[in-house]
Amino acid sequence: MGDAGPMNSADLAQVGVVGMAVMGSNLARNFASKGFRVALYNRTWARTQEVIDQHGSEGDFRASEKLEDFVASLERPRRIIIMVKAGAGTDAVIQQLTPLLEEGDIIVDGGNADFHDTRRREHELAEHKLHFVGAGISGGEEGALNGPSIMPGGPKDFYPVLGPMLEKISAHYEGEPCCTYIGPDGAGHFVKMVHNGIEYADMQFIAEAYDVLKAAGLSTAEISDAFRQWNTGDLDSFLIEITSIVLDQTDPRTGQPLVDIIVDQAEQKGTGRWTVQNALELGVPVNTIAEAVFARSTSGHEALRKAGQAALQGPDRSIAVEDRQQLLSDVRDALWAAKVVAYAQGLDEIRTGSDEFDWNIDISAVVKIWRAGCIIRAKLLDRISNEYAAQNLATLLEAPSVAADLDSAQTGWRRVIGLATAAGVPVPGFSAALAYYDSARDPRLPAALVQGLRDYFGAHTYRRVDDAGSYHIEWSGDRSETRTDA
Ligand code: NBP
Repeated sequence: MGDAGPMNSADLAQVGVVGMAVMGSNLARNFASKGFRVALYNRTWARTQEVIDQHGSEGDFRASEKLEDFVASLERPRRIIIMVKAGAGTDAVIQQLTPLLEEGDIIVDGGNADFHDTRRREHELAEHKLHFVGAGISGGEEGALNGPSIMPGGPKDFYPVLGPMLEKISAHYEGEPCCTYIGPDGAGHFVKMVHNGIEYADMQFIAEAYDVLKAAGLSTAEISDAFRQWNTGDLDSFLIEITSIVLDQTDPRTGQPLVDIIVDQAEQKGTGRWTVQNALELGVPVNTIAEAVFARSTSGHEALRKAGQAALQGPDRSIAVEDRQQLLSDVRDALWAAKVVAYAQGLDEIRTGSDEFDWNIDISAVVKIWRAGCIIRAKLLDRISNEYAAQNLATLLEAPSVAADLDSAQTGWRRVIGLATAAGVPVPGFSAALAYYDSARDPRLPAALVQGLRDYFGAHTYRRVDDAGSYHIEWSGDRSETRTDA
């Protein structure tokens, strides 16, 4: 297309949003509320029309029915944010946009993309001299409207052109924007993926805490009160806050707690699974996140549950409580400790991914932009960010203040797992977190025996504690040892 007119003209929009479903329209309204002129486009015009009808008076919107008109309505370099269904939808929009754009224009994918797709798209668009930015956006519909946490990744030179606008619409924590440049190509979407993985684990721990207290005979209202109380302390976080709200909700039809009416099968859209798949590829143990994904799969495995309920025996889920205050304190400790372990695992995955793909991600900065706007926002993140800024940590667990608090929490944490296990209440998240904690601090793991077995059946060799090199035993011969790397 030709010259779109004078750059930075007040006639032209400063940013454009493609996709007028809930996320895109809310993001567009957020831009408008901060004083930006916003171009709008959606594949189906009726949806754009609806947004304009309902919210047109909120700001300076320029809606286009045709993509060509949308592109022409933007100042250059064009800043276009795609908020459509991730995958084929994003590719379709990019394909239609590419021939209409000019060198230096910026396309942002704000959807929940697989970071491998982001790497591919950035590579392809670089050939057209277009900047492609994969931006993780967290906070759901409310965040998109009032301030999400934004994790943009891509070629660094886009950031001065777009970053300040994204920072303006992002959530703020004590005056600091929850948006920062994450790193090249897929870095932003990778970090958003891991954010979602941690979110899965966090919700699983909350569900387990609820289940243990329920098994101990607390009413839903009492459990809600416990979460409300915890939200005033070190566990202060969005998810803990909304747990008490959800538990307080009564079913409009029956008057019972809504949670008792909801079908006990948790669904998933895929980012938790991706977090685990990529952790497996990278060799990073994220067992709490994996257990959270599997717990959802187990809940939805109807055949397994039906057969299990018919065939399997065990304790009846009742936890006898001698000291209710002690139990509440123990469950709080288990929740806190497990949550820290999930953060440690997610951040380990980010560090490893960053090394693998040469992203040079600043973990302290990532944690900082999670302090507000996003679903895992929590008071604890301020402390974690400071710990990473102060020292080069191999794991969050070794940070002095964290290690000390995990030590204080572990007695209660262990007690909760013991009580739950004895009563037949499954706590896969709490148990996985504790197994990770104990494995990390164990001076001698049974992996030695695993190596011995591997050498026996596959001549996979082993290393010795007292000498360099690789060794093999002639298991089917004279049982002598040979050095294999000499
Ligand atoms: P959806 O994920 O429900 O997608 C609907 C939008 O995609 C509509 O605008 C639709 O246009 C458009 N679209 C589709 Br479907 N296929 C298309 C195609 N081939 N070409 C052009 N447009 C197409 O919207 P959403 O819930 O607003 O989410 C948008 C993105 O944000 C997704 O990637 C999502 O994963 C991510 N996200 C969502 C949330 C959340 O809380 N919902 C949170 C964080 C991130 P149409 O009107 O013409 O059908």
